[in-house]
Amino acid sequence: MPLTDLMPTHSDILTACGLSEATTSAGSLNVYTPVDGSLIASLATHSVADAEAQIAAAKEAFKSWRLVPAPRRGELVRLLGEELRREKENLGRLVTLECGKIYQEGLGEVQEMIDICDFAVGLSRQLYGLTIASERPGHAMRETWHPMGTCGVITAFNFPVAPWCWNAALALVCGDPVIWKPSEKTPLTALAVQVICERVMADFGDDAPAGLIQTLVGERELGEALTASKDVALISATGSVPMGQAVARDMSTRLGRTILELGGNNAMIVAPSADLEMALRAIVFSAVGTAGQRCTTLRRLIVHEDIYDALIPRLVKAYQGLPIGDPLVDGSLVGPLIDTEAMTAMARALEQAKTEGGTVHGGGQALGDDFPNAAYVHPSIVEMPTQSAIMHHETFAPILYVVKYKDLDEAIALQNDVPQGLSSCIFSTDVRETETFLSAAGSDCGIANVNIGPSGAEIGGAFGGEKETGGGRESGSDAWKAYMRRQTNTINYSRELPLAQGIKFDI
Ligand code: UN1
Repeated sequence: MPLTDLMPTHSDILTACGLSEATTSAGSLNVYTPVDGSLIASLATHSVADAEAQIAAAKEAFKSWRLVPAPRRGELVRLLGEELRREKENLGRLVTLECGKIYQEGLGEVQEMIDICDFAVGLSRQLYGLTIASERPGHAMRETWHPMGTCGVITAFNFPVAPWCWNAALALVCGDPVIWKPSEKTPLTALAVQVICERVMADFGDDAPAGLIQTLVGERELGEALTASKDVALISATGSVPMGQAVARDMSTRLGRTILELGGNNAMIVAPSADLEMALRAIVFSAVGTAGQRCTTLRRLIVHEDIYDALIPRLVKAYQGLPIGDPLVDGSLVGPLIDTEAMTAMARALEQAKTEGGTVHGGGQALGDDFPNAAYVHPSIVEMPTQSAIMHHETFAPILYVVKYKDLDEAIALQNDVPQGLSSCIFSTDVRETETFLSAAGSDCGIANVNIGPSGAEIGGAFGGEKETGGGRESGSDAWKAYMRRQTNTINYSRELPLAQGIKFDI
């Protein structure tokens, strides 16, 4: 029997995730799989009135959820992690079907969800405040953390499930209900996660109020309903810079809180002392993984002139051997772009790079005749004479621009001289160079790595970056604080009423 006969069909993948025919043919939002460009579902969408009803339900849920002890809230997230472990293969395959990343990366994304659940469960017993020394006798000061309110989560197509979970797992243990507005390109994975959450809430019992975890399927106006409502305390948004600017603008009119994780234009500096074998592997994974559609994708390679000729021809050769193809099939390393528009944007960027003096290796359509409606491309390496205009721009496609440098200060200046500030890295075995790169005068990004690529961050660290990347931090470290409100308490247990700063005010 040919291997393909053993592969689950598209509808098998949907039904394994609890998405029945009735759900997937209920409406007018067409969902196409980038795997072959075919229609896989037509979903019913929510209206703005539905969004308002969800916001009202979340407001009600908040009243009781904030009073559930945090470790008990952690139990809900523990159950979610357990269920995700059980569903890892099914959901990972659906991630692949819906957004086109290879199955290994689909599994990796679900693993990121599981990891952040584990992290949040531990955190649910560690939402620590402070005790602070008061300047007044018989007084105590402390800082406490309280639930914040409803958290709206807006996510992008390229990581359709993990960023929801970074936000939701933390928000839930912090006492906040969650409303999710996924990308209209990837609503099926969101619905599949919502199915899992419904099961988990039912298992958890009465402490989980209706309206605790909800999902809105549809277009932009649903996100706008979230940003418009004063009953949504916090919006965490992942996606493009224009989307983040719109969210920030709307939220600023009501001074609501935001966590923004927007574009990246991530670089690697390869220094003369670098281990080139390691660098080569890191470059290929971080530049072509997820077909160049991660916010952490390596987009700029800044190579010392002494090793340029030892590295770049090998890299070009490695690109030529990359297996491009169906992301559900074992062995493919490069799947399709999300849609043909993305392929057009890639072609346009390559044209501009050429007009700016670039030499293009690879690129253009791959497997075109097999799947006319899908967007398989050859990843590109573009040797650039200088870091010109196109290199300041994030094109969501596998294009790696390469420039030469002479000394480290110049390389760091190039690394920092773009509008975005998400992730960065250096390959070097010289501690003077690596520590300079990590110092205050080094990389200006939220993430700076040594001897690993810029993508594939673990959940334990805070994730996000500066400048046009938006400044937000999600996931590990103390990112949880953004989901809670801080309260400073001063308690007078004396029989006097001394004023701070020694002010006399006797009546
Ligand atoms: C994204 O592309 O929006 O560090 C997130 C990484 C992944 C997350 C990427 N852990 O590449």
